[in-house]
Amino acid sequence: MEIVLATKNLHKIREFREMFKGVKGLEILSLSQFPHYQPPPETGATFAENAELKALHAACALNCLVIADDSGLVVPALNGRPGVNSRRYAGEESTDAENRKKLMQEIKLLDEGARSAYFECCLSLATPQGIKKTVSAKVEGTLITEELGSDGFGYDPLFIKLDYDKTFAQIGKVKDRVSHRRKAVEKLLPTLEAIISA
Ligand code: ITT
Repeated sequence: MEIVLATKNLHKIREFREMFKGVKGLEILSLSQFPHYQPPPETGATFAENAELKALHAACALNCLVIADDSGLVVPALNGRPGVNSRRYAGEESTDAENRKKLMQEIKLLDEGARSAYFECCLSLATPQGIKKTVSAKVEGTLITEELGSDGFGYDPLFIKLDYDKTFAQIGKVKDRVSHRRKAVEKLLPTLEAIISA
């Protein structure tokens, strides 16, 4: 069965391909195969609202089974920022490097004990008939004030997961086994497998 990952983020696509490797009967496409498709503006107030909005829009427009991901970094001591604005934290068209720079400036002003943060990933599975399932998962950790590592994307060089001593950008493929995205995929798998085998 074909499924479209409704994302333009090539890093997310790589991670999902790795995570869905073991699922039999699944052919994974992404928005790279639909260059004319325009995703909707992300107007939701939460990760879940945005994931559902992206999933349903793509499922209806492309007439297929879709998974959408809305995710980001939440820093409680910054009132939850960057949160749902993680991708555009330093400005509408900002790069990952610009977003990290802005975050580093802000966390340097915080006490070390206030640098706790978590990544959240919300996944929504939709068909043109509607949302089938939406799941969410988090991983907790701490932020550092200098970038370390070159793997991954987004805020990975600044985030050290609880019980680890390296950033997500330093642990390579290990991230794919322990991340917020992996935990969310695991929650979604039973519904996906039921659809595939129906
Ligand atoms: P799509 O909407 O096309 O999926 P996007 O990159 O715009 O791609 P989001 O709106 O969900 O996706 O924003 C996610 C941002 O949150 C992303 O650009 C990173 O800055 C951050 N982020 C999410 N997951 C991350 C991860 O695993 N590692 C590092 N940063 C992450």
